[in-house]
Amino acid sequence: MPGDFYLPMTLQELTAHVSQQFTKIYGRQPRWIVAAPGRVNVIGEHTDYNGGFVLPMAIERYAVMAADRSTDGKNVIQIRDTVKGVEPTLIDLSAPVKPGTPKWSNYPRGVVAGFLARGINPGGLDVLLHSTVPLGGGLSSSAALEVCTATLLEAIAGKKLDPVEKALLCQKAEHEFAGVPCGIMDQFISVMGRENHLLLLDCRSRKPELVPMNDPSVALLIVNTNVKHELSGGEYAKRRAQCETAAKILGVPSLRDADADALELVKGKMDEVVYRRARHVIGEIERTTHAAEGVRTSNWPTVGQLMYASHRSLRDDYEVSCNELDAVVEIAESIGIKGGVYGCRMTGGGFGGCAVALVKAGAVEAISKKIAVDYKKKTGIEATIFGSRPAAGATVWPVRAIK
Ligand code: GAF
Repeated sequence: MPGDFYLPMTLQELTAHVSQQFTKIYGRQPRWIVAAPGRVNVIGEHTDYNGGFVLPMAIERYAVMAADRSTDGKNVIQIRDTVKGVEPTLIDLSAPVKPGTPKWSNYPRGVVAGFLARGINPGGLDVLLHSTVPLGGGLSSSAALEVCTATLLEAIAGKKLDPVEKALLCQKAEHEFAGVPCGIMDQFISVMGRENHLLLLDCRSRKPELVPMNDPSVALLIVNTNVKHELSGGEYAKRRAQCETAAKILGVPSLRDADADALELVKGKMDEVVYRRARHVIGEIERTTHAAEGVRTSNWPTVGQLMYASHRSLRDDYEVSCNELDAVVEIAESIGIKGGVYGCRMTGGGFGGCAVALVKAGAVEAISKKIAVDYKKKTGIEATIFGSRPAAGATVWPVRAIK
């Protein structure tokens, strides 16, 4: 694929780049290099905290950390960013680790606190962070940062956590340090992603199932509306609470345990908004398992239709879309299967961020151009469009191999 439609650098090149930057900044070579991917969710939105199914894949965009033990004898983790002007983070290990500043530091802070709580103390460190996951794009830049930190601490301790425990530790960091009551999807996929596979995750049993996605005739396009999405604003927490209210009225532990008929029976007892929230979740859980079946059988037109249905439901019932995301989906729909688009939907928490489109691989360039031009016309904003194959989850890079 020409240009930087796919990741402009391979992960190996990226880790080599961060290693060089570390040497430039800290004056010596790093001892550890780790990477954790962002994700795109193909379908199954706002279902994770309802015990439902999600179908994400890890993308070829990563948070990368290079690190070495600090040389000043202080019990402090210093994290610098390769982006100039980003305030460094100092995590003092000689006092209890608490939320602090800068704001972004709360993701690594929460993870460090989780390791300390398990008796794993990494000691003073010099760390360099470099992330290619767009910030505020709804592609889990925060989960990538958490899982990257956790992977670094595992490498330093020489001890691997159980993958489920690791994902839950990172989720807890997000709840308690960043104040976002997120579900488990983002951290799970960043830990457990597999090349050429989607992950069908049952968020109630936490059982992951790999679904092969390696048909060369299709590609996934990620369209960043460049409208920043922010989950700590309260709307996400409000949706969670509305789902809990609906489950209570239905008399079930979570909406995973309800179906459309049961919901209709109690419709009269529910606030209309709560009813629509529940209708989205119940429908979306069903769409997700159908879509996974569609991916297994390469039934792309069906998967595409389910993606459109998911978007409509998120827009009308769950009300987490925005005009710019709707514009992308409308443009995709106008291109249609004839032009190579099977389906398109907003992805992630919503309120901005990215849309994901399932397209014919041979039409990627033409579709990207058409979406870029029409989106600019409709909104006045430049979209950023890129592709990703399903990537592997968090990895530790042998430093010797990249020198
Ligand atoms: C965000 C959350 F972090 C996830 O847990 C999930 O709920 C998603 O929004 C919506 O599906 O990414």
